[in-house]
Amino acid sequence: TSKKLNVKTGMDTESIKADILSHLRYSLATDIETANKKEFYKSVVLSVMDRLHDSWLNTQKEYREKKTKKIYYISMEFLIGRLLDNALVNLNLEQEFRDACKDLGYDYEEIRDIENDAALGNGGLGRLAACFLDSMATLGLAGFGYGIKYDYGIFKQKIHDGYQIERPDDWLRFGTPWATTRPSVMYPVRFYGRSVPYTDEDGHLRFKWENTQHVYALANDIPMPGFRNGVVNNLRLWKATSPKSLDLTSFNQGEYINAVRDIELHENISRVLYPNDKIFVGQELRLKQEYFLVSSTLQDILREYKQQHDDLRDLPKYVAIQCNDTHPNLAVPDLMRILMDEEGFDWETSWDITVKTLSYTNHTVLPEALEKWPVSMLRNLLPRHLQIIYEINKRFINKVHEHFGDDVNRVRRMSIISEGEQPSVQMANLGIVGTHKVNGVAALHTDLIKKTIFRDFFEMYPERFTNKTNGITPRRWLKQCNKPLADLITSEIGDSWITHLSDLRKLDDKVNDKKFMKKYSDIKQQNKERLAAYVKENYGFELNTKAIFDIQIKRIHEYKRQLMLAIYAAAQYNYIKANPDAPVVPRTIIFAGKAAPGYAMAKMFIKLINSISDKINNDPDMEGKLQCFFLDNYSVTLAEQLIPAADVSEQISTAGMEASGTGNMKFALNGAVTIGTLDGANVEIKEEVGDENIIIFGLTVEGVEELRRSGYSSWEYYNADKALKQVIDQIRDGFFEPDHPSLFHTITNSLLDGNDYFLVLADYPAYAEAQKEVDALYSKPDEWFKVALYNTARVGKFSSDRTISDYATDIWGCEDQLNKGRE
Ligand code: 26W
Repeated sequence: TSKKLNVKTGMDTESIKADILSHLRYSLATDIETANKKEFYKSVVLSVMDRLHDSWLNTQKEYREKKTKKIYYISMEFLIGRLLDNALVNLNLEQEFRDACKDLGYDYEEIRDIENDAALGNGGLGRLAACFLDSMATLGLAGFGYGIKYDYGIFKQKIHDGYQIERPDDWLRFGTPWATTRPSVMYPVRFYGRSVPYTDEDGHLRFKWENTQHVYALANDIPMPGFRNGVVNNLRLWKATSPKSLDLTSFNQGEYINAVRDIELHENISRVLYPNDKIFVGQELRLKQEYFLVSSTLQDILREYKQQHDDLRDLPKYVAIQCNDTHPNLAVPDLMRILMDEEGFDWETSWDITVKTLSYTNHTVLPEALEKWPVSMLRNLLPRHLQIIYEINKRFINKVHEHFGDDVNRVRRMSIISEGEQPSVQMANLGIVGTHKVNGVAALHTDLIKKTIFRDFFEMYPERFTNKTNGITPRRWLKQCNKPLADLITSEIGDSWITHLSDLRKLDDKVNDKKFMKKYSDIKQQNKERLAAYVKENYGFELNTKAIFDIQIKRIHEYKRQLMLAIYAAAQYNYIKANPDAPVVPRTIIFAGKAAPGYAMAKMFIKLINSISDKINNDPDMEGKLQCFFLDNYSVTLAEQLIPAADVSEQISTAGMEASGTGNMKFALNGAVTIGTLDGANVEIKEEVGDENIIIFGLTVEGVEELRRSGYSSWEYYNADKALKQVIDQIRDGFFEPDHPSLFHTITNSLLDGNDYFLVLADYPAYAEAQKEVDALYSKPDEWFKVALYNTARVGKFSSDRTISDYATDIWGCEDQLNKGRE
């Protein structure tokens, strides 16, 4: 063509092709003839990066020039998954890159599949952080993620003989083209040492933290583009590195080797993500990681702040810092320390700045998940911080006395330091006392924390507590992962829904439009077939695409009750065996999820699911009627395959235990029907879609409380329900594992002798009834797809754009920035 190519920034296919070729040659020292797929993938990503860099720089420049208020989202986890599709969707360059790949002899899908998930998170909390970054950029907020660049993300799960095996997730083996290392952005992070008192020139008692050991935090930046708005924000991930280059002259041979070996020790801080979900394990390395993140991030925030402003007392005016759970809550004492010890402010001024700048999100009420760091560990690792925490606590306890009088029990409950055998710092209490806003993640959850774990605090500081119901980004979770549906919707109502998800309400009217409904249901079928092909290819299973696709995907946890669906699967098996000629609505049950490596019960659930699956899938009587599969190594990418293909979304936690859930929202948006308890955000999903369009069953939070109070006995439920009893007996007596008949006794014991803390048996009869409702509804396809469409049409509330707008307005004080200059 005669048109001039704009290799680095041109948005046309020819320019993009030229850029890919140029990266192959000049960045990777290869060429189109000899390059392998990985190299081609890398060149594609580098070409995408070229098209982000101007916006990335301009966005940051604009924030500086306009002195925009900055939002810092600090999180130990960012489960961002793959980035290529997302970047292309947001840049509106999907077709151009597709064509460029094709012209150069590659299939875009094949190239996209080269990318490893960035799986730097466990589950809901980490994925939420990733959705928030997308929404902050899309809304034009100056929102920055800060986290850790783990060498190893969440482990790779393999299944051997039905058991979970963990393997390291070496996602950086070939590097990642998305991250830019910034050698000039590096901060020392200090540990150990001691706090030394001295008197300053004004005669004030002050403290210095001395004799510390250092690790360096090195910035790695990943661009976070907004949806077609020219905004590119930043996710900064810190990598740990050793203090300074070695001064070789001063070493003899042995010291030299030791010194080089010490580099390893320093780098260990950012080595691996702790794979625990909702269980606090007080490992010192984890505490180091948390302080490493907080210290480097605060140094970065303050350096940036000082370049633009001169009075730190205005910090809360220009900076908001959100702590994702308590994991970053050392920000409270660390910001106090910086303001007092390094900036010379007095306590009151420092406290005022700290509280007004910080806020904290709670994601769980489970007591075993709450972080409590032993005082002894903090004294050793962070002596100055411990001293500050004691002072915060002393002043706070005085306030408690002022507020409640002499109520020793209350003081004991509210104290940041819990005394006892092993005194420890309650990080949640520290977060409530040291920030201006604490939020829960769904209406029910926020009510619960006010009434239960944080009740005393709510009575003292009612205005601090606020709800921010979670959300998901419609870009990844509809536009990207379900292109056929996204295109259908856009052709009917335009594309405003991509950034204004509530516009999907316009689809409500389509329920009576036969043509539309046919297309809508065809897309579901097409997605099921696509999933079947994927499962066939990657797992070797043959899915029955005529069956109900009934999916439960999430971390494996007792409270999430995968066991209840497993029991249902076994009960269906028994029913079909006993009634070979009875008609059944075919079902394909799919599980996926990881168990924490130390969580024996959860791992046993995986084995049980696999044993039940084997029984079902190897029995010819089940053919065309029932299937059950456990797909290994659940990930963001696998979720993107499964969710668009789901008919039924399993959201069946014991009421009161799932803070919100976000998978529930992704399924509903993609037209799956929820079978669920009144827990977490299910409650709000029901409000939005209407009672007729969701299948709710089981005990409510109050019902759970009442049943436990009045004396629950799981034996009664066991004896009362024949089908349930049969399955439990089979599990107990080795029916599913004849070679090892007592294998599942830990499970049956916890249900019977252990009195079934999660109330699986209590809810089972209602659950089985609800599943019958599912069957009945599915047998009337017209009805079914109406319900499905109402789900798609009515869950606009659960866009993370809405969630972020709410944070911006009620917590961060930057509502004036929302959508500014874009619409
Ligand atoms: C210290 C160990 C640890 C690690 C992770 C404790 C707790 C966590 C997270 C808070 C667990 C988590 O991911 N919670 C989930 O957060 C989601 C986002 O708000 C909610 O939707 C889920 O209901 C909640 O379980």
